[in-house]
Amino acid sequence: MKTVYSPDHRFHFPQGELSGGAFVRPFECPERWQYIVDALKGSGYTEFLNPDALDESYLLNIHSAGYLDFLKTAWSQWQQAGFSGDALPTVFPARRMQQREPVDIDGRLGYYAMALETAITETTWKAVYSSAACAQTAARLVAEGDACAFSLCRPPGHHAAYDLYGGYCFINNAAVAAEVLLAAGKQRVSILDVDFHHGNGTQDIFYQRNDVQFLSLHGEPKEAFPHFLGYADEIGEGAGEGFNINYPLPRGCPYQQWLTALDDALDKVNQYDADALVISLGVDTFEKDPISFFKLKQDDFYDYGARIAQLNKPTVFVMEGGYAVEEIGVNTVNVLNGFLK
Ligand code: Q9C
Ligand code: ZN
Repeated sequence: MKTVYSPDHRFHFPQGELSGGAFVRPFECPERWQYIVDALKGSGYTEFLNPDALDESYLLNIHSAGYLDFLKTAWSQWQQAGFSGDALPTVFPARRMQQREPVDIDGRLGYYAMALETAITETTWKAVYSSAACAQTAARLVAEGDACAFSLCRPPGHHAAYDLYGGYCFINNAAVAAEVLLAAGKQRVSILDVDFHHGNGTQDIFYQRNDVQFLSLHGEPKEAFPHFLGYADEIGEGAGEGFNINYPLPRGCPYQQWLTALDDALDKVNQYDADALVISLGVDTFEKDPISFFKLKQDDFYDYGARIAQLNKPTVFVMEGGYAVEEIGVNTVNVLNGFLK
């Protein structure tokens, strides 16, 4: 399995994350990437490549033009407004307020944000671009015949919706991978999201479509971020009805219970007869994850990797979350090793 990665990931590292009323060092930090690379190399992986230039037409299939313009210009507009810290929103178009894009940067930030822990820095776009480019190249490898590929995306992507950023995400990398596979002639793509958090962005992007099936196992919304999406009764709409499948799971969820949901999701992928698979691979389901509440152990990651392989589909793994930094490499590589066994 080839790994697609970029050193440009390091260009996104805000000074702080608002958490518990304090600015803390961001959980989504650059060492996450290094621990994963080290674990891959330590486990015998030898094929690493940098991404091709991103074809931005893929982005326009999944994000609004206004949103992409915002991501590219937010920092310079913030700086021109006289601000020097990282860019953060302070005001949101909440219930019974107008959903019109303002011109002022404070207004634009709130208009496009779904959460405010995620700061934008001077070089954030450079990292975001490289992360999406990794997903594009990994999907191209699989479209061209590789059985599988690993896109070591940083920053992650699954909270990024059609026109919303947040939850550490800006461009939806898994959606980029799905678009590349479809453009290469795949008819039906399943995106299976095993990150602890609901993939609200991916759900949003494909909610009315039947060429991409979305399945997500996650902490139930009443208890877990992103809180406002991810219920089981969200099944898709219009042509997409029946192609969105959520598995909200309770606090303390042990592997056996998580696996019952995974097995059901794998059956649904088979029933859909997907001809390619994208895995939104977050390992924040780990028992020691500092911001999550499932109880998966290191060996469980290997076990479920092997189960995913039984689908026997061309598969693109796209890195999402995982914040137990010292164990993120082992847990991630365990999934890939289980898949390849
Ligand atoms: N107290 C991903 O895993 N904040 N994003 C949670 C918990 C945001 C997670 C706060 C978590 C975002 C890609
Ligand atoms: Zn997550």
